[in-house]
Amino acid sequence: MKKTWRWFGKKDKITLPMLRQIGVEGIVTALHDIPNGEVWSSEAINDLNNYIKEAGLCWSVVESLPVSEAIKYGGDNRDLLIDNYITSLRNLGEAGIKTVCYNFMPVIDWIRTDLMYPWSDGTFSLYFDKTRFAYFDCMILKRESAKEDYSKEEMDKVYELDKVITEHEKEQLIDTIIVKTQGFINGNIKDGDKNPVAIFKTLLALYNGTDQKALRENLKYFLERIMPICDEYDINMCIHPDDPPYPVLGLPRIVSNRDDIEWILNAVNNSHNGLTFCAGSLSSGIHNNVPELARQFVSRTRFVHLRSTNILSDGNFIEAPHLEGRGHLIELACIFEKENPLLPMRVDHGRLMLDDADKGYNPGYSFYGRMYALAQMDGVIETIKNELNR
Ligand code: CS2
Repeated sequence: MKKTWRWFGKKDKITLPMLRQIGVEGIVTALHDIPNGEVWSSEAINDLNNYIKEAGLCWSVVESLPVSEAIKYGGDNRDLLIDNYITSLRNLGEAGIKTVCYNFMPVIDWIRTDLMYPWSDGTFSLYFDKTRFAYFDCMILKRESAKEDYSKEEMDKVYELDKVITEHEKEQLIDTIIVKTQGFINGNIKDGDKNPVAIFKTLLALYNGTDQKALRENLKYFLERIMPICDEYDINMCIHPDDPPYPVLGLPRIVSNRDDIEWILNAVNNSHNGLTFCAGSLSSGIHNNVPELARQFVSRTRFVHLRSTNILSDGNFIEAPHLEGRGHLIELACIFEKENPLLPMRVDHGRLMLDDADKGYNPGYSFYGRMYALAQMDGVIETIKNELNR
C-alpha cells in the first residue's frame, strides 16, 4: 500500500519536509478554506498541487470534497450544488488528482465525547461515552422524543449524570461534539459562533422527514449524476463509513454495516463508485466484523484508513493503539496489500504523546502519535511484502 498522510494545508504545523523525513509517499488533503458547496477552481487546485510537488510529494487523495447538506436531504438547490461538485471534480481530474473521499453523514461527521482520554502510559486518545452522548442529546439539545431512543437503563445513567455534571463539562461536551468536529470538517459551525446549539438544531431540522430510504435515494441520485465525470477522468469516489456506525440524534445513517455498503455499491454498479475502508469507524460497531468486511469489499476499496477501536462493556469505545483492538489492522494490511499494492492508505488518528500538543493539534491528528502508528504499520506492510515475494 502507498503510505499517505492527512495534511491540513500550508498552515499545518506539520510541514511537508517533515513528512518526507518520516517516509510519507503521498498527501491526503483538501482546499479547507473554500466554503462547502463552492467550486474548487483550477487555480486553487493547481496552486496547492504545485506546492506539494515542489516538496517532492504528490497529492494522492482528496479528503474530503464535502457534500453539501442540501444534496444529502434533497433540497431544492441540490442540482446546482451537484453542478458545482461536478465542476470541482473536473478541475481535480484535469490536475490529475483521481481519488476523492467524501461522506454522506447528515449534519455530523465523526462523534466523540472526549478528545483527551488518558491512558495509563501517559498518552491520550479520542473516546466516546454513551451516557455523555445521550446526556447531550436529551438534556442539552433537548431533542424531541430523544428519550425514546435510549433504554431505561441508559436514561437512568443520564439522570445520575445530571446530578453531578458541571456547567464547564456541559460546555466541553458542546464544544467537543458540535464545534471541534463540525467546524473543522463540514464548516457548518465555526469556533466563535455565538450559539452553536441553536445552529446545530436548525441543521438537524433540515432532515425532518428524511428517513434511511430517502437518504439512500439521495445518495444514488448524487452518484448517478457524478459518475459520467468520474468515468471521463477516471476518478474514484470513495465513501467514508459512518462514525460511529449506527443512527444518532434521530438522523438516518446509510454507511454503517455490510448491508449498507452492499446497497451502495450495487445501487450504482460502477467501479468509480468505491469505498474508503475506515477500519476505525467500522470497528466501533459491535455488529461489524472488520476483516470479513475487508475481504468482501476489497475489490471496491479505493482508499484505506488504518485505525482501531476497543468497545468497552458499557458500549463506550476508545481509539486503541494501531496494533490492538477490533480493527485487526495486521490482517487488514494482508488483505489489502495482496489485492492492490498501490492502494493509498493513511494511518488515521494517533494518540497524543510526547510534545504533540505543540504541533497545532487537530483532534486525532497528532504528529508523534501518527508517526509512531505509521512506523508500526510500515513494518507490518514490509513484512507482508516480503512474505508475498518469497
Ligand atoms: C475522518 C473523517 O477524522 C476522521 O475521522 O476519517 O472526518 C473523514 O475525513 C470524513 O468523514 C470524510 O468525509
